[in-house]
Amino acid sequence: MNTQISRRDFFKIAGGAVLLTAGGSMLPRFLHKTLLPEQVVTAAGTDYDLYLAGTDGWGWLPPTPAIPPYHPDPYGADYTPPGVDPFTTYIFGFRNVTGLTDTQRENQRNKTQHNAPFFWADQEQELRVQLTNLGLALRPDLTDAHTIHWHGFRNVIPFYDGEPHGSVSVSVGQVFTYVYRPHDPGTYMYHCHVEDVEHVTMGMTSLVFVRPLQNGNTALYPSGKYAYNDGDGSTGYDRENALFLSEIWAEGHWNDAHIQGTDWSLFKADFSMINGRVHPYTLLPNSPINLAASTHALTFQTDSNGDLMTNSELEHLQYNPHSALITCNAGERVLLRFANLGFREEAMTLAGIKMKVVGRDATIMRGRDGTDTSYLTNTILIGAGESYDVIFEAPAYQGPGPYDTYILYNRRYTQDSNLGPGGYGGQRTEVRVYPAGTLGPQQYLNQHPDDIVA
Ligand SMILES: [Cu+2]
Repeated sequence: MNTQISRRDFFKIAGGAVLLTAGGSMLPRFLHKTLLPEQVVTAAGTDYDLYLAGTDGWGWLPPTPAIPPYHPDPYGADYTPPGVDPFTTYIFGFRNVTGLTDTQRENQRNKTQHNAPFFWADQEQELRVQLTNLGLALRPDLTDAHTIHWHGFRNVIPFYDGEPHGSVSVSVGQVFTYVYRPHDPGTYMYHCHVEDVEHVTMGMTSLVFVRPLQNGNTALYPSGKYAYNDGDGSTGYDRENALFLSEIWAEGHWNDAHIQGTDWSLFKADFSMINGRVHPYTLLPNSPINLAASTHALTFQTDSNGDLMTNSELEHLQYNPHSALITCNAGERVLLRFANLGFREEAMTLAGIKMKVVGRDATIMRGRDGTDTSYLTNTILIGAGESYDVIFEAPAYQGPGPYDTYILYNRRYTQDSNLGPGGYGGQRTEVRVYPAGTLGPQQYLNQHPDDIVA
């Protein structure tokens, strides 16, 4: 048999055939179009802007009220450092491994995070995202490939789409670089598209956005920061927060950890999260921030092993590193980038402050003839796979206290923090408005006043 496999042959065999190599060993039967062994890159290249690794791991959700036998998963304690409130939930996900050594990167097997890193691109600027697959440490029997699918990307090249029947997938140990040149500013989401019902809800998903060409123009809005190319400054903002909505069905996660099958059509979310946490943990700081490395993604500090650093007393949130708290000074404009990759429609409500919807699904709110179709509301109904860009103007500070608090919550009762004394299922956070001039300019996405930054 011819051992030289052209790309054309590769796509022919990838439909499901089995073939022999020169050594006589059998290649695995391809369920999807996966990269061939000769395309393995053992030492990672450096021709990328961002490097993500897909693997499994453990996250934390409030252990009470329990959902026996699924939550908390007792296996989590085996993977938790001594003295730390045990991890509760088996997850899949992506870690940002940009800048790690090969050894540090390999160490991140079974140390993923929920949700995956937030990343961004500038309009018309090429962004290269390299992906590797570290495998599933707890389930070596599952040799699942992973991909990155940028949901809603409009000028996609199918080769880089990540949908596994129309593009390649990244098998365990392999590396692939996705190339994007975005033309359409706004808020999107991304996720692994392999076994996607499972891989998405297990955690391989997050939010991605594109900054507009208009950025830097201080004539239309003083900050020079905009959600869209509005031409009039109407989408200008002073601070921005990414708010990613996702869900966890405890039984599905337990099944993956305990080698049980799952009928995903029975999906029933037990936890509704913002940025991978439930209230009141949404209010706590981010894990320590690596500001210098946060050029294309919000990047956390890592230790000598490449593992995520934690805040003191928050070690149980090591793999739920994202805060969802929103802070601002009175009078400032705040952009909230919402994306929902749960299964249900959410009703995110900001009590006491009107939100102006300036974009939906990465499209500015303008009619064909340019008519302004933005609108004010206190509730957005956001379906699965949808995104919303809203801007609010922080009201005057009223006091007393260091800041005024406005609740941002899901008004669907079962998705808010009402299901038990321990509080689970809490898609809820806060907007804190400080007196004008209290907070300095925002340095990075989702900045929390108590963050450790280096
Ligand atoms: Cu995957």
